[in-house]
Amino acid sequence: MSDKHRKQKADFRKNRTPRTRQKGWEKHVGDDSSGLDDMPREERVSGKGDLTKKRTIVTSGGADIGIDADLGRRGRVLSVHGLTCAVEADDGTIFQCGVRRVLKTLTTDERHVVVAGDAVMFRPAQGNEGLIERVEPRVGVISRTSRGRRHVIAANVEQMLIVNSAAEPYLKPHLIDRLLVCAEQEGIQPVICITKIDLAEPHELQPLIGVYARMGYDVLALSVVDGTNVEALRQRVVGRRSVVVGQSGVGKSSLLNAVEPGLNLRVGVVSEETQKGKHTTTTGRLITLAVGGYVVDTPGIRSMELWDVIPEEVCGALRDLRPFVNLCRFPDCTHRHEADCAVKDAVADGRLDARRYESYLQLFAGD
Ligand SMILES: Nc1nc2c(ncn2[C@@H]2O[C@H](COP(=O)(O)OP(=O)(O)O)[C@@H](O)[C@H]2O)c(=O)[nH]1
Ligand SMILES: [Mg+2]
Ligand SMILES: [Zn+2]
Repeated sequence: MSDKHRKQKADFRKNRTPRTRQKGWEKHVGDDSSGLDDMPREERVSGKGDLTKKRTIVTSGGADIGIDADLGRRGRVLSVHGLTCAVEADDGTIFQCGVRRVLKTLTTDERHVVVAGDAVMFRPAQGNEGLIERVEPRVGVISRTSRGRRHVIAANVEQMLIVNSAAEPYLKPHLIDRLLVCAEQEGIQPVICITKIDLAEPHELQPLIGVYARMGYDVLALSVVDGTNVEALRQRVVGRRSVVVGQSGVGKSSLLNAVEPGLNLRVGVVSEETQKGKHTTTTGRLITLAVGGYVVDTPGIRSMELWDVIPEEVCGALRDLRPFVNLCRFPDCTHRHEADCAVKDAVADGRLDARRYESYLQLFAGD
């Protein structure tokens, strides 16, 4: 498939959905708003069929919407609030943009058509308002499942800062493992950040840090109270496109404030995002760094329900477990109850961390 074609997941049309006949459609034929050029060129049912209950639509360059000569200006989406998005233009000017209707109808299964990090073309209107005409194809997307639908949190990121606190709230290694799978599957470089180490005994963290370091992961133990490793984190975000993920309260905003003085992100408060309301937003917020690059701050993720993870593929995303899977007696071994399982043998004699194996079982079960 050429990279001009973009795969999208969409719900099957329900059998009994009434079709509403559009009135006066003839008037729009030939007019740009008809959206005829935007129709999918090709449809096929994805091989995963029953597993995902989604069909894959291959559109002819999903982003080629409205093939006008003048698509306006180039920009980057900073945040999305209800129906409007803050878009930063090339020159740093910020526009409040709506989204062209045909873009919304194309991605019916996504709660947010446009998310923080999206590269867009928009047409400026009066004042600092505008209309997003086109969304460029995304590279490096993090998403989760929210009530059975794909929920994109951030787009176009190359690095994921996985933040987990040593205390308050207590360390949750399974959440780190889950986010690592997400990063591995998207090809995003993970950096494991253990925050609030001023509240913990360093030797208690060593075994856990060792497990990840042996797998080749970059692990930083940080504290904004005494400044431990803040400079090391700054070096990792300079000039790069990052996203910061982790539960609410682990210190994500505090870390970003420490990395970029003057940022003044609100700290220690329940963000508006997590409160119930009409215009709640659960997508990220992009922060352009003075040192170059950007970081997408995300609201607290309580349980990272991974999108489109097939249990059989989880092994491939677990760096420590992966080397053993081909040594099992049965080629279709699930490493749970089978005899002569090399994975279980590795756990038994300590070559594979038992807690990581537990994470595997949880991920396999899909919880
Ligand atoms: N002791 C200690 N507290 C921290 C540290 N980082 C953040 N906190 C506190 O943890 C709470 C939550 O921080 P915040 O940055 O808002 O977390 P977020 O929800 O992940 O953005 C605040 O009360 C911070 O003051 C740290 O390194 N050490
Ligand atoms: Mg925060
Ligand atoms: Zn096995």
